[in-house]
Amino acid sequence: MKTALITGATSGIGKACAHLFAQQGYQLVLVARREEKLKEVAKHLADKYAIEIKTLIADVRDNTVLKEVFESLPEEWKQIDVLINNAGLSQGLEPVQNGDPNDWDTMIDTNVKGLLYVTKIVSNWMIAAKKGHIINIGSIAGKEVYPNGNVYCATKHAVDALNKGMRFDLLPHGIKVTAINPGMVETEFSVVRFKGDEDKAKKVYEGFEPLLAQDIADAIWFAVSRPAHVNINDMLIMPTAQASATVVNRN
Ligand code: NDP
Ligand code: 8X3
Repeated sequence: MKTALITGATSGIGKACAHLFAQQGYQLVLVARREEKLKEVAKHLADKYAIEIKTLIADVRDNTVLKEVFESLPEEWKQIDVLINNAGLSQGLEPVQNGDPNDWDTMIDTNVKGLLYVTKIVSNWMIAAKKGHIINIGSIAGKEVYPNGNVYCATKHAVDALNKGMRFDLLPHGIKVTAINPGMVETEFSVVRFKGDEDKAKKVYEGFEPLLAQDIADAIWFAVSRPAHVNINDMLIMPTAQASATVVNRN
């Protein structure tokens, strides 16, 4: 049986990946901060697909806790076939001169440092097992910069660079590394960006058909299900109605 470890599995893209990998018969290690939600997702999937699931309640920003919690997994659960580095967020959408440094810290600590902390632990398990595939969730914001996106875009450009860097470093170990870069996907992303303002978040997706989390999970599955000799380096996936980070064809 294969195992996938997914960070940020309580919502959106991570949750959709948990569903799809469960459906494909993977056992799962699911990571997030919201314990109740994570347990709910895990119970639903374990009941529906009769698979085994471990839940790790952890904030990817806290390397000490992360190491403890990950190391607490039984040895046989440290054979991770697929790591989906998905946990991430945006906080605020302001010109840099008005930005809140606490928001900057949160984004940099989660999207960049958290992804690195998780990768360091799991890539060493993959090296020991001589196999593995790391999926890094970047963004159109890692390919383009848009007004007021400043720090979020910087973190996703960092993910783009780290994805390329990991591919060099893990090449001798036969570990695949793939970047999946979505355009606008309707999830909790904008509610989090606008700090709980659901009306403002809803407006982001008005007048066009955004991507669904399931669309991104499907793309990830495509990358993961290629033959052993094929690696998908990088995918940029947009809604049909979105041409760039800022150009959207709204009704
Ligand atoms: P959601 O807000 O729906 O999901 C984010 C997930 O990340 C949640 O499960 C959340 O879980 C988890 N998370 C956030 N911070 C932490 C943390 N410090 N430690 C552990 N888990 C954390 O958003 P999406 O599904 O849209 O976002 C997933 C990824 O996709 C992010 O990296 C985002 O940047 C990226 N992305 C999103 C796009 C979009 O338009 N939606 C487009 C391009 C990229 P919990 O709160 O329980 O910890
Ligand atoms: C999230 C999508 O358009 O806010 O990465 O950059 S966007």
